[in-house]
Amino acid sequence: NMDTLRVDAQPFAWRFPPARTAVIMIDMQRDFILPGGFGDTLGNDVARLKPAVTAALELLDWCRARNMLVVHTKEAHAADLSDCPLAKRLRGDPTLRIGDPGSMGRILIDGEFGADFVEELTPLPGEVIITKPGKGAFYATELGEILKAHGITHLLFGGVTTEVCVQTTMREANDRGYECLLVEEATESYFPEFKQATLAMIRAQGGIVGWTATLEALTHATP
Ligand code: C5J
Repeated sequence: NMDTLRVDAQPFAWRFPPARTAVIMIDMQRDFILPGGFGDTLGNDVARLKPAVTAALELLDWCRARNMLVVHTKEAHAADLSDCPLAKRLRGDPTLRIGDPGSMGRILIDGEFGADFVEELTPLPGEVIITKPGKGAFYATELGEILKAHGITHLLFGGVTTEVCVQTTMREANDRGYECLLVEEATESYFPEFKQATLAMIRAQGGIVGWTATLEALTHATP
């Protein structure tokens, strides 16, 4: 059915049909959230991302209870690094580079412990998992086709980090015609000011990239 719900969102109310809405949970992997992973090797304080884990689980469970399509993405490369541009591997001055062996396995390599999802956010059977080589989840993946096959028109977003993979994916989705809403507590950045700036730029100019709302507002959506 095409019943819609109304969320008290910014910059104005967001209406969405749960039957045509998917939740996209971006890169809630040990490599970004726990010590010893990719985020840590780049010099970030990974503890800053922790608050998003609880909120992300609440968001997922709310969507699961409404039988919405659940998509988890992970940024991870093939073991032979064939899908990792040299420009990405050589960028910056990390303590370990993508593919190097770390305390949670090889950094950002698909199948390694560190590249997998944090325990709390383990996908349930039947949920979609997108492994992506880039920051955006549409680039070089099946995501677009999967959303089309499910008749999805609206997307809820959570995950890390706000201004990198979350914002990139939301912009990709917006350009593809999806109505996008980012759940504020379900996303975090290593840089609190970048999170706030991202929320502001998404909803500026009448929602130029999309909407944002609190988890409270979403879970109190009304017909
Ligand atoms: C980053 C991501 N920050 N998932 N990846 O490199 O946001």
